[in-house]
Amino acid sequence: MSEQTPAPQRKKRIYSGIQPSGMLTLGNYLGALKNWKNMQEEYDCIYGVMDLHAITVRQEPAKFRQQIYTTCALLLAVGLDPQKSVLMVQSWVPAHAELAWILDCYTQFGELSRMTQFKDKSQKHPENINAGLFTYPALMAADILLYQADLVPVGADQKQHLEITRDIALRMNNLYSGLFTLPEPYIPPAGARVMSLQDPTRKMSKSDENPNAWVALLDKPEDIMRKFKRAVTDSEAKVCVGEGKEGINNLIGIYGAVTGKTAGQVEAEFEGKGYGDFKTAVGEAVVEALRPIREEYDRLINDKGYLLSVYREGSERAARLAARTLSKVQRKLGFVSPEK
Ligand code: ATP
Ligand code: LTN
Repeated sequence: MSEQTPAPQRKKRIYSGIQPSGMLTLGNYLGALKNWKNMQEEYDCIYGVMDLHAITVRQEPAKFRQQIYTTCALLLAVGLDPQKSVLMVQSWVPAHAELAWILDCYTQFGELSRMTQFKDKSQKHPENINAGLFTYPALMAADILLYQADLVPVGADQKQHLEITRDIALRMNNLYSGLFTLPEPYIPPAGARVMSLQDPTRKMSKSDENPNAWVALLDKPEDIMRKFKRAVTDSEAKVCVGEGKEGINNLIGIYGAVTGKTAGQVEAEFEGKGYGDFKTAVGEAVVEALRPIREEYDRLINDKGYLLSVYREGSERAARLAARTLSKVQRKLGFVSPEK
């Protein structure tokens, strides 16, 4: 081989996941799924349906099972392609739970106590502040580090979890050298934080009890229109980004993310127009963006055999990759393998 021949560059590895903890929202789509799709061409991507994470809040079994199917189908419906990306279900790859235990033992009580998601969810579910909710970030770190991921596309709400993942990886690399790739967050510029339509100071969340606060990817067009028409705004009646205008800022962000327009272009388009017109336009743009997803979903959800086969094959591929990291970690920590 001539010396000039450059070594083939390994594509960067991406890992990301979504919990099947309810109907996926417009926030999940704009903050995460849309980017997952775009990243498939350029990167080596692995995407997971994170069922183990979802039981950190109580799930009703029959409903939970349905949500897992729905989430699996929606990932395909938004355009993830099993020929290009590895699609997996977290609990089908036991290495996630195994590495999570090990990482638990290298994660400090103090650092877990600082996680804002833990604080938020403990407040929301004071009757069930379980140990899994507390150690959630160590399981998430395991998801990412198992695959030696370079990049993790997530919404802005997950940045803190990425930071703790890096801290754990760095700590273990210092102790045992060369265990893990240090992952970087990839947070999209548009749609990074879609806010609740009823309380625009809080993120749009599928576990919000008020259904008018969030738009589900499978909502009917008339429901989407109604939710946008009722969205909380302010009394200034001027479509522009500004302080104290969280509701309008959010609608401008949503409209921009689905149409590909910048905030400036959106402001110019609606200059001199009232909030009523603007809300209708945002609703219509969202309806159109979600229409093809809904149609594809309706087709897929009726073919469970196909869905299972896609995720079974993906999980088998993922398990082979995960096994390499797990056995390296076990060996470096001093565990004895039954093989020799
Ligand atoms: P829950 O609301 O039940 O806590 P969630 O929707 O926040 O769940 P996931 O389903 O795990 O949590 O989120 C999947 C992805 O969607 C993550 O990358 C997360 O950052 C992103 N995401 C969730 N909500 C929003 C939002 N409102 N805006 C932007 N991105 C979001
Ligand atoms: N915690 C994430 C979901 C999640 C995840 C992951 C994202 C679980 N494991 C690994 C990226 C990589 C959330 O709630 N959005």
